[in-house]
Amino acid sequence: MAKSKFEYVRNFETDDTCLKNCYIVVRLDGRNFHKFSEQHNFSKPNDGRALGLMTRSARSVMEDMDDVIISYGQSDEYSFVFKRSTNWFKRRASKLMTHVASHFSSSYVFYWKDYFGDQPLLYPPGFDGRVVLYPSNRNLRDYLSWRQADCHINNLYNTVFWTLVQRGGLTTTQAEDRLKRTLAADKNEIMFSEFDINYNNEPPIYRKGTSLIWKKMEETVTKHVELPDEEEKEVLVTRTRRRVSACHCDIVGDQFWEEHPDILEDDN
Ligand code: DGT
Ligand code: MG
Ligand code: MG
Ligand code: MG
Ligand code: MG
Repeated sequence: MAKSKFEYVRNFETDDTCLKNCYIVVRLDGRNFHKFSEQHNFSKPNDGRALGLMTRSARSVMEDMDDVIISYGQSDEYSFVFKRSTNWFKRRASKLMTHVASHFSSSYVFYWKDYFGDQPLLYPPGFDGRVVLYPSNRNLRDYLSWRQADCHINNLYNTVFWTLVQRGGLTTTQAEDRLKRTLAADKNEIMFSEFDINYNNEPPIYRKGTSLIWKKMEETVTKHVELPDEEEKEVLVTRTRRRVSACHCDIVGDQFWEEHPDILEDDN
């Protein structure tokens, strides 16, 4: 077909192909969730329904884009790591990021009722996205460690803060003052000595966030087979399936990576 005289405008598109060999990380973050969480009565400091819905949406992204090898989420954010050899959408950053962001956002709305029941969704939530490339396994692990450390720091602060308010009867300003210049050890001590809370016994989903990885599972299903001149038969068929599986474990240390050697590809 002859090209129209308008065809040249295509050349105004910029090339945003991600560098080869790098892990492509897409991180999403809820837009103005400070307000969103207030308006939808999220419990403080952590709302199990909200976290469940985030993870349900992330699972849906992974099931749709199976080149995502691991996802990590906490608070109103989720990071999706594409395998370094992915050729999905020719590695175009904008395509990858917008597909992840739109699929995640629509899933968040689609599954809202499963987590919040009759409580209505008051307005359409949005998520921003960014793409970051990591050239080595060390860099990628440090990225994920950074997000998990962020989860820990915020959750420790929020847990002691809301304990002081909800159980200690302090105002939010008083609790803020009380926590000024305190270190992690001081916060643990306040919870332990004044409220009998051992922070390490708080649910791991709050302390560690959620990692989603692929697990191979043996699945046995019954299949109907029709053989010529024979009656229909039912046979058991076992096959290996990849399923998304969630854990709330430490991903900073080596143990997790040693237990799941398939997640990362070799550096060379
Ligand atoms: P942004 O990302 O710049 O558009 O602004 P925000 O407000 O989303 O800020 P961000 O992402 O730094 O902080 C996340 C907010 O979401 C923070 O205000 C706390 C809130 N949030 C997230 N998860 C929970 C939860 O489980 N319970 C409650 N109460 N709030 C939560
Ligand atoms: Mg922010
Ligand atoms: Mg946010
Ligand atoms: Mg955030
Ligand atoms: Mg199209």
